[in-house]
Amino acid sequence: MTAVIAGGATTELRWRVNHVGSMLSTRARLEADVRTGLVASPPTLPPRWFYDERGSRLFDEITRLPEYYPTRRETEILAARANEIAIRSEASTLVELGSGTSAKTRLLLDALTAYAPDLLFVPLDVSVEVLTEAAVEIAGRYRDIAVDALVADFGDPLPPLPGDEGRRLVAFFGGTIGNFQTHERHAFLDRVRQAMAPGDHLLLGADLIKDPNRLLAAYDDSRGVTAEFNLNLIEVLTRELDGRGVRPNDFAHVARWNADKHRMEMWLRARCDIDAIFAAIDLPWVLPAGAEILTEISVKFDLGALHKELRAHGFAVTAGWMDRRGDYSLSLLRAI
Ligand code: AVJ
Repeated sequence: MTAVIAGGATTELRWRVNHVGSMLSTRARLEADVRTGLVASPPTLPPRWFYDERGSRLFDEITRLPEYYPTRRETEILAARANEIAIRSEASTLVELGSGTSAKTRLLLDALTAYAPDLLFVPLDVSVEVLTEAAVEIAGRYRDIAVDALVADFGDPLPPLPGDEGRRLVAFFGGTIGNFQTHERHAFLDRVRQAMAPGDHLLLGADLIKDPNRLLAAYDDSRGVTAEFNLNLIEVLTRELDGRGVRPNDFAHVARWNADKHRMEMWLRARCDIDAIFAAIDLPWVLPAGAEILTEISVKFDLGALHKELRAHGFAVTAGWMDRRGDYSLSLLRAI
């Protein structure tokens, strides 16, 4: 199902925002996630619920923290390689999964439009507000670009991708591939590859394994912004589901390196006994002091192993770049 929900089509602005796929409401999805997640062991909530307006603002602040290196490293690599990416991909369409409104997108658009001035830009995001803002901004700044924004969750089946087969570039930035568990990541890569045609390219950012002390600092910064970001999840739950008897301050932020699974984990630990209810869905929530909820995993990769995995999913590795310190990677992959 497709529904155009906003658009501007004068000679100067060419953009539209489309609803695609499932129309399951955000609320219904949150309810389902809470009902299954809170009784799982360990209790787990998917990271997508971090990103309400305040959470998105806090994440933005995280990307500028001295301890949080991934965003700066990715920007460094992209600034050095954007032209090469444009030449190698010959892209006439840029699809960005989980787009937001980043500076990285503009680096790439600058390079791509030097070769394809009438580029088609397809940002895909869960937030209509974020997409509309980005569409208006980009269409205003790049006068020959057409923007065909898609409201969708990159964790769901992907809609058919617009653009010329073989000349699409699908970008997935930020190291968000690390938010998936192994089996989820395999399913995601299959879905992405299925949505692409041979000759299309995938541009994938991935954070790399490093000294756990640097990782711990990046996920538990000295100013406590990451802690606030994590605790904001309780704020979102109580607001959306009318939570009574629970407040963000009842929890503590915990960041942990899981060496076996080479991943960072964020947990929320109950600082007292919780005896609450989500009144909107009539769901009680009882948790003893000290109990923990897993709110995010962020897998760190070995670049060789990641490339091997990508080959097994139908991609050829065109290039794999790292920043000067070897902290972070950006890979260009061709669908075969
Ligand atoms: C946006 C998912 C890439 O995993 O590093 C930042 C989110 N969590 N600090 C990450 C995040 C805590 C971020 N991603």
